[in-house]
Amino acid sequence: MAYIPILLFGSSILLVLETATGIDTINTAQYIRDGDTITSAEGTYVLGFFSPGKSRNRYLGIWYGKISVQTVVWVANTEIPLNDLSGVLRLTDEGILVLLNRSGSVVWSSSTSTPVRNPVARLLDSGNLVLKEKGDNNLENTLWQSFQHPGNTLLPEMKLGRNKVTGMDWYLTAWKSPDDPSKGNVTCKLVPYGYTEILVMEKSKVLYRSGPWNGLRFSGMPSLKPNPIYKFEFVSNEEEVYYREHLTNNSTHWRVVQSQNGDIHNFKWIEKKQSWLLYGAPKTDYCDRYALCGLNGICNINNSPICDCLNGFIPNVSRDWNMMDWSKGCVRKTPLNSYSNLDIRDGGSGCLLWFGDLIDIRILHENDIDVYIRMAESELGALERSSRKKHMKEDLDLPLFDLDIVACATNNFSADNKLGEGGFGPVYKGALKDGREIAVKRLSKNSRQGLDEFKNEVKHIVKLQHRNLVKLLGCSIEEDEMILIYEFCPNKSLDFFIFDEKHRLLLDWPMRYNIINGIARGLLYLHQDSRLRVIHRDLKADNILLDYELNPKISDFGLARSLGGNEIEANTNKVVGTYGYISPEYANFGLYSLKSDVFGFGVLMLEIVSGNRNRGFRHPDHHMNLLGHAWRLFMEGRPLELAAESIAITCYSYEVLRSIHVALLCVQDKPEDRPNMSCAVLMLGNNDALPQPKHPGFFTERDLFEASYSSSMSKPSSANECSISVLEAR
Ligand SMILES: *[C@@H]1O[C@H](CO)[C@@H](O)[C@H](O)[C@H]1NC(C)=O
Ligand SMILES: *[C@@H]1O[C@H](CO)[C@@H](O)[C@H](O)[C@H]1NC(C)=O
Ligand SMILES: *[C@@H]1O[C@H](CO)[C@@H](O)[C@H](O)[C@H]1NC(C)=O
Ligand SMILES: *[C@@H]1O[C@H](CO)[C@@H](O)[C@H](O)[C@H]1NC(C)=O
Ligand SMILES: *[C@@H]1O[C@H](CO)[C@@H](O)[C@H](O)[C@H]1NC(C)=O
Ligand SMILES: *[C@@H]1O[C@H](CO)[C@@H](O)[C@H](O)[C@H]1NC(C)=O
Ligand SMILES: *[C@@H]1O[C@H](CO)[C@@H](O)[C@H](O)[C@H]1NC(C)=O
Ligand SMILES: CC(=O)N[C@H]1CO[C@H](CO)[C@@H](O)[C@@H]1O
Repeated sequence: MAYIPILLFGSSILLVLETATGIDTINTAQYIRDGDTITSAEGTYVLGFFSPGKSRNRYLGIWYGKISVQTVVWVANTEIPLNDLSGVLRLTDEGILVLLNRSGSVVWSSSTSTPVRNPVARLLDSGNLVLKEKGDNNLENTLWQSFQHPGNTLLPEMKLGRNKVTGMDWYLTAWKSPDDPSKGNVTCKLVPYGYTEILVMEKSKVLYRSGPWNGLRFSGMPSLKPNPIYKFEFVSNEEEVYYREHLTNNSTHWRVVQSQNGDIHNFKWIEKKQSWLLYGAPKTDYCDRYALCGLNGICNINNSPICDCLNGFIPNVSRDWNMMDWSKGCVRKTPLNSYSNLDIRDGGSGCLLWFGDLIDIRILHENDIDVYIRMAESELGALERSSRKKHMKEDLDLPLFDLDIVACATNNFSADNKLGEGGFGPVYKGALKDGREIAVKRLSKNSRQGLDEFKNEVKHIVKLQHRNLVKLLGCSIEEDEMILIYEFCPNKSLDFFIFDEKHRLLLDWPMRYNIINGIARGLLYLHQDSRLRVIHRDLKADNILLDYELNPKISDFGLARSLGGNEIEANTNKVVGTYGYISPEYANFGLYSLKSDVFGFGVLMLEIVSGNRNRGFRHPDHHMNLLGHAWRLFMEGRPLELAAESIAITCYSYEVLRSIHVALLCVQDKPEDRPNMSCAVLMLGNNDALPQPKHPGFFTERDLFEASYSSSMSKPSSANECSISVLEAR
């Protein structure tokens, strides 16, 4: 250890001090010159002089001792740099650390108000430089510590917050630049009163906030999660309120740094790469901009525009709001006669209450918190509907139509525009202002079952796209109304043509064959090619719509089910569907599978060929239904007798025969005997020999009658229609 006399200009005394180097403490008889360092006991941190970035100025600072890249975590003389290598740090008898320049002037000093007998300054392995009475290792009794004077870095064990007794704040201040550690214009503070939260400020303007501490985390910071690297704590008592992190393993190096633009970055040292990794930096986006949507506005980064009013609130100045100037916020649609409040719940600490206007609300897509807002009673009904609307919107990404526009397009849902009844309510024809024709399905009011079907329809159809499936254009969910808007199919539905004595003449065989093939392709898509693997469950002539060119479009997905990846069948206690099209295994055992749709497709084909409904089919010679009749004709070698008289079968007998044959394969009693849709499409399209069909399921009316099922919801059951409902309790 060297003893070097140094001359302190500006003070009249000449002192002889020892250099403190290597060791972790300095006492009043020691000093540190530029070039000397002291190191914490385990070598984790080093105190000494350095020049940041490209700067040639010298600063006293603390950096990591075991890291190859010099990384400074604390700086003493941030505001007054030294411009040469003559800086000296020493500890006075009063227990004050002073940094002197060449002329012996104090450019930086620690402070203390407590008298002290034998002071020492010690650099701890946490990176904290503490001034204390020699021998007293209680951190509580320190005279001064660097951890209470943070710069831009929050180290583990360091507190971000306030000492309520002394009024001292511990907060981060960004550097001006990487070359200049003097105080920049952004800070990161913990608000010590009210609902404690962390604010990033530019001078007095709030840039970002963390959301209040809710007992588990800061509610607006989903990125703050339990993790293997550090634990965090939030302490609020009479003396102190602070946020602090502790390392799980003190061998790791971890720091939180506020950058010049205000962003808070977490860094972890990666030994292998010998570099700092930006670790789980809290992602900020446009919605994080403080109060972007004004009072009572709510920000959703996935919406466009991103600002919305809270439910029950409307834009304060709608002209500005529509121009995307949201700063004036939103006001209540119906004023409250007393105070307003809101509370937030979470797994954390019960609830928080707010009074008055709400500001800076955003939607996060994880760690949901319920927000309850006190509303005028008159608003409540409307709110429930609008939250239903929000829900659908958020889930489905479906274009929303204004109710006024839909009403206008349908002549206010006039009877003249009514096309018929769909699965869950009336269907109207409409025309938009741009001339586009639409079909509008309106959910019957107060229909609980209808609501489920409505949702089911949307859920399935919104994700499906095929030229043989009807296309959903959007929805309208307002006031009491829930409405779906589809492409319009001008040629009505298949039943309109094939079962009507006059209309059936309009459909020649090539048209019918085109329809059969279109339905087959649509079904193949549903069963196999779509992402969802959908079973339609209510395939019937009424649900096959026809477009301008008489192309078939499968519609009405109110009863559809999607299967999981490898699932091919499922079970239900409630049998739904339509009389005449339901497969035996489904009617009898509630077992539905892709093969139930294949059965329905077979029935449809026979209906298209014969022009007769399976349901209610009568024949003078026997008591079989259409399926039995077709099978009988087939077995007797005269299948073409099934074809409707209107079809000029002679020209197309091969296609007609093929269709009947495939149809009979599809309606076989046992699901495993029926082809799947890819097979059915193939069989319709090629000339390969086909297997002999086994007897169909439900080939007499009695079979059908004995089966238990509930009729389709689309047709209100009338007395002479067979509709036995067997709904088992769950
Ligand atoms: C030392 O610091 C004092 C006070 O900041 C200043 O007036 C003086 O010029 C400095 N001396 C040198 C040599 O930098
Ligand atoms: C890590 O170091 C701090 C301060 O030096 C100490 O308080 C803490 O107990 C240590 N944690 C572990 C897990 O060793
Ligand atoms: C802490 O980290 C060091 C270095 O990665 C490792 O060797 C040690 O096993 C760790 N200790 C614990 C308790 O996980
Ligand atoms: C802070 O000051 C710098 C220049 O010193 C400026 O570029 C920046 O826009 C200011 N504000 C923020 C938030 O960075
Ligand atoms: C509504 O706008 C006016 C200015 O047009 C403003 O004074 C008032 O504070 C705004 N109300 C809210 C709730 O933001
Ligand atoms: C539409 O019908 C509703 C209810 O029948 C009625 O209240 C409303 O005034 C009508 N609107 C128009 C524009 O005809
Ligand atoms: C359809 O059936 C054929 C013949 O049984 C079979 O080879 C094919 O794998 C089936 N396709 C699907 C998607 O199940
Ligand atoms: C067979 C039939 O009725 N076709 C009609 C389908 O729709 C278009 C457009 O409305 C009509 O022009 C066709 O006559």
